[in-house]
Amino acid sequence: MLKKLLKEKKSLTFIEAHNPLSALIIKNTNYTDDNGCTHKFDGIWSSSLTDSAVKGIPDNETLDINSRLQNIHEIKSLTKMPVIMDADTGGRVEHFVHYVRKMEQVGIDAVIIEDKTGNKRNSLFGTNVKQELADITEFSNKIAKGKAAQQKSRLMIFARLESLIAGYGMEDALERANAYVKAGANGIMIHSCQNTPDEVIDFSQSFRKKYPKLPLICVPTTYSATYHNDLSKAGFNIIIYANHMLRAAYKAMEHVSHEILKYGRSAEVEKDCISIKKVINLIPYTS
Ligand code: SPV
Ligand code: MG
Repeated sequence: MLKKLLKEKKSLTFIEAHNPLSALIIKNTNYTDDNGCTHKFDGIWSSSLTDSAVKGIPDNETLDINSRLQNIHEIKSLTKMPVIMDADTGGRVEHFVHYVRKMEQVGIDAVIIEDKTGNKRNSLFGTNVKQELADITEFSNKIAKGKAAQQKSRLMIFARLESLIAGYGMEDALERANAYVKAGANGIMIHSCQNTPDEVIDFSQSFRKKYPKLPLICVPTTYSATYHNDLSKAGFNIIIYANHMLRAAYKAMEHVSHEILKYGRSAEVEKDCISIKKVINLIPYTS
């Protein structure tokens, strides 16, 4: 499904879902522009950050993979949208090969693993915390072993480069991209925590000279002023809004809970909540 979509469209828009209800909202969301063209999300990002945050756990691989897969399984039972799983570092290579089988069973379309090692910290910390990169040969081996463990051809394994996050620079990112593609990665995600897209666009320009067609992915969290169309023109095939459903929901919850205490009733926040009827209608087979 994801492979087919990548062939049909120049670039896809993915957004994070941290539970089945947020996935249902994504599935039902559409926007028709002034030219009558309707826009929908192409797929769902299962984020380590938001899955962990929902459980009150730091984004450092504490949340076990089975809980992550169970969440995706529940999401998958409600929507046929493609799911890309953020599987952090993929764990130890001996474990990753088993995870790949489980991912296939759950019907995940793609998994992204990042080339970090040690205590994995969220990338948006940038160089404010210690971010250690994996040895290139070892990480390439993890990709190769993961690809070899697949029983069906559908699952794509994308390699995520953390060179720009950890301050290792562009040369390092390009060297790693080459090694990971050679090892069998089905695509590359380049991550950045700058507030402009300049470095990911620079990366894309160099990468595209060698790999004109290979899927290239970015996550414009910190360079949020950049339009999807500009990233698409710069060569990105999948653009991921990695945490916005969670951030939106919890901002609303903070506000509503505060206002109920403030007013001593809930009438003032009715306008800020979806109706019970809408909740009921969102859930399939309720009637
Ligand atoms: C996530 O959503 O968990 C990611 C993207 O890995 S980031 O938070 O930017 O590292
Ligand atoms: Mg993550």
